[in-house]
Amino acid sequence: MPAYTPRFVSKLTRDTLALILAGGRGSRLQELTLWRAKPAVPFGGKYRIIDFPLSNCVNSDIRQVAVLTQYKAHSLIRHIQKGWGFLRGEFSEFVELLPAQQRIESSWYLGTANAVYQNLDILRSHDPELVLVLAGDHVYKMDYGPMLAFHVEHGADLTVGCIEVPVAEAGAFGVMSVAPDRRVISFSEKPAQPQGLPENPGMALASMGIYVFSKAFLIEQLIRDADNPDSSHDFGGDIIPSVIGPHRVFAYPFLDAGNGKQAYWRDVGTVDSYWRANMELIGVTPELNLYDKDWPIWTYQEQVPPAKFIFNDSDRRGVSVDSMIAGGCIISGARIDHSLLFSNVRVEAHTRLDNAVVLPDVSIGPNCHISRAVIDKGARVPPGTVIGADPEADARRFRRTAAGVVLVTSDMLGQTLHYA
Ligand code: ADQ
Ligand code: ADP
Repeated sequence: MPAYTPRFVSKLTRDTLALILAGGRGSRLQELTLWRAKPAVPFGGKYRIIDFPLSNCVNSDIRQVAVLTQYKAHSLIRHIQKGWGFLRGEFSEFVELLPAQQRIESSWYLGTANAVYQNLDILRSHDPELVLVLAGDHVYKMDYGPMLAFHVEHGADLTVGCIEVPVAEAGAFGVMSVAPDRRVISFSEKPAQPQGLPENPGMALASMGIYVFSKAFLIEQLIRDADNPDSSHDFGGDIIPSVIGPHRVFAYPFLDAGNGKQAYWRDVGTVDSYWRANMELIGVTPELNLYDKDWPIWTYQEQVPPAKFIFNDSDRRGVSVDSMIAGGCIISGARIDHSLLFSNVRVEAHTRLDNAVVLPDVSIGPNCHISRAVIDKGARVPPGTVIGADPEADARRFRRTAAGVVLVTSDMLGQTLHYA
C-alpha cells in the first residue's frame, strides 16, 4: 500500500462527515433490546456499543458525526447527550442526533438508505467531501483514515469495508467477489448460498456494513433510489447491488495494522455472541484490548466510588478471581469467578457467580448461585436464586439459549421498573 503523508490523511478526515446508523432494533438480542436500541446495549463493563464507532471516529480524527436514531432511542440519545458533548463546536466539531420522527417526511426511516435520504438537507448543509456511513451496533477498533485514503487512491465512487467470514455464516452478510485490483464485481445481500473465495473456499468476503461515499455520488444514488418504487431503500439490499458495474466500487480489507491479519470485529447480534464477546474481555490478552492508551474508548459514566470487597470470614468469600469489576460495585461476602460486573452491582453474602455478565445497577441477594448468565440492567435477583444448574427450570423462568446462556431481565423477575 502506498505511504500517505499525514497531512493527506488528516485533510481527508477533516473533510468527512460520518453518519452512524443507529436505528435498528437488533431483535436477535431478545429482551436485551426490548427497551433500548441495539447500539445502546451496555458492553465491556462500562460502555455502550455505540461508544465503539463513536470512539473510532474521534480517534480517527473524524469529528463531524451524526447519529441517526429510530427504535427505542431514549437511552441512546441520553447516553450520547451526556457523554459525547466534549467536541469543540468552534472548530466545527460535533456529534449531532437525528431522530427519525423529526425529519422531512414525518415518517419513520424505511431502509438504511432512506434514513440518510431523509437527512439530505443536513448532508448538503455540512457539504463534506466524503461521507462515511457506519453501523452503530458493531464492536471493533478501526482507524478509518486508511480506508478514506484507499477510496481516494482508487478513484472510487464507493468503498465497502470488508472482512472474511466462514462461508457457513456468510448468509447473514452482504457477500462480494472482487477482482485482483479489489474492484467489486459482484455483491449479494444475505445470499442463501454464499460463494467462497477462489483462493480459500471455506471463507467468504463479507461487507461490514460500513461505506465511504463521495458526497455527490451518494446524493445522486439516494435520489435515484428514492424514485424507485421497487426499492426497499437499503444500502446492502438495493443501492450497492445497483451500482456495481457502471460505477467504481471497491472493497477495503479491514486488517490489523500491527500484524496484517484479520482485525477484531464483532456483531454481538445474539445473546450467545454478546455473552461470549463480554467473556473474552476477561482473558489475559483479549483480542479487544480496552486498556490501549493509543485507542481510548470514550463513554459516559456517572461518577461512582471504587469497587469494594467485604471479606466474610465464615466461608472465606468476598473475593473476585479472573474477573472485571466496574466502579461502584459492592461484593459483600460473595465469590465472583470469571465474570464481568458493570457499575453499581451489589452482590450479597454466600452468593456465587461464575461466567456471569452483570449489567449496571443490578442487585443480587444472598445465597444465590448464578452461572453462565446475562443479568439485565437494574434487575433485583431475590435471595436464594439458582441459575445455570437446571436447564428446564431456567427455560421456564428466563430465556435460555441453545448454548445454555441464561438471560435474566427485571420483567422476567416480575419487576415493573425497566432500565434502558
Ligand atoms: P444488517 O446486519 O441486516 O446488514 P441492517 O439491519 O441493515 O444491518 O442495519 C445496519 C445498521 O443500520 C445498523 O447499525 C442498524 O442499527 C441501522 N439501521 C437499520 N435500520 C435503520 C433505519 N431504518 N434507520 C436508521 N438506522 C437503521 C448490513 C448490510 C450487510 C452487511 C452487514 C454487516 O446490509 O451487507 O454485511 O450490515 O453487519
Ligand atoms: P431509566 O430508569 O433507565 O431512566 P427510563 O424510564 O428513562 O429508564 O426509560 C428508558 C427507556 O425505556 C425509554 O425508551 C422508555 O421508552 C422505555 N421504558 C421504560 N419503562 C417503560 C414502560 N413501563 N413502558 C414502556 N416503555 C418503557
